[in-house]
Amino acid sequence: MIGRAWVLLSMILMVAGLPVFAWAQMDHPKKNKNVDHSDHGMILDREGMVMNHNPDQLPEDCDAVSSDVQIDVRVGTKFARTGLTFGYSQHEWRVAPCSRLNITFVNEDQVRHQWMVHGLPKYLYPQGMFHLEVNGGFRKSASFIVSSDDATLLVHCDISHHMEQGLKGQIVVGGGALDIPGIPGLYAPLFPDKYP
Ligand SMILES: [Cu+2]
Repeated sequence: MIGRAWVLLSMILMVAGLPVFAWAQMDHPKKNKNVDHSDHGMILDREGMVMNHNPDQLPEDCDAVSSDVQIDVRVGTKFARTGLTFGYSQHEWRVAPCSRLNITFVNEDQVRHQWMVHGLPKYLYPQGMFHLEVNGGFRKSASFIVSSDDATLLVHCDISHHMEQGLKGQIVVGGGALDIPGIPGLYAPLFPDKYP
């Protein structure tokens, strides 16, 4: 009899406790840091997104901005090299150390594209990235400052298969470092496709 009452009591407690447990497992938007992008330097609107815009904070190893470089990048199928689907109007940009790059990214396609840079100093650019993303038919502008090191930075569109289909480039800072394989019009791919 006591055993049965105990089982019953346990069951009541379990059922009563479920909603509390479920609530504790839910995402609570106000507490969930992932919902708030303001600390990622991300500006988002219907035209696209800018991440880590930095027009004025100098890298530690730069005393001043050495030069202002205006870079207009167009993206679309019309810029594709033979055998590829997409292309940038240019796939390599050479800049001096400590330059400020003022990028205008113009999307001439109907699908979304990105101009995403990797390998920047992480203390200034979260994940070492600067990123413009533009919906079809729109344009976005933003700036960033490169450090004083000779470097070769990967630029690409991270949307599924767009890099493999032509949206890959490099920024060469100063004397540069290792060239990035597979940049359309510049370097052969590391693992070329084989058609026996
Ligand atoms: Cu793309």
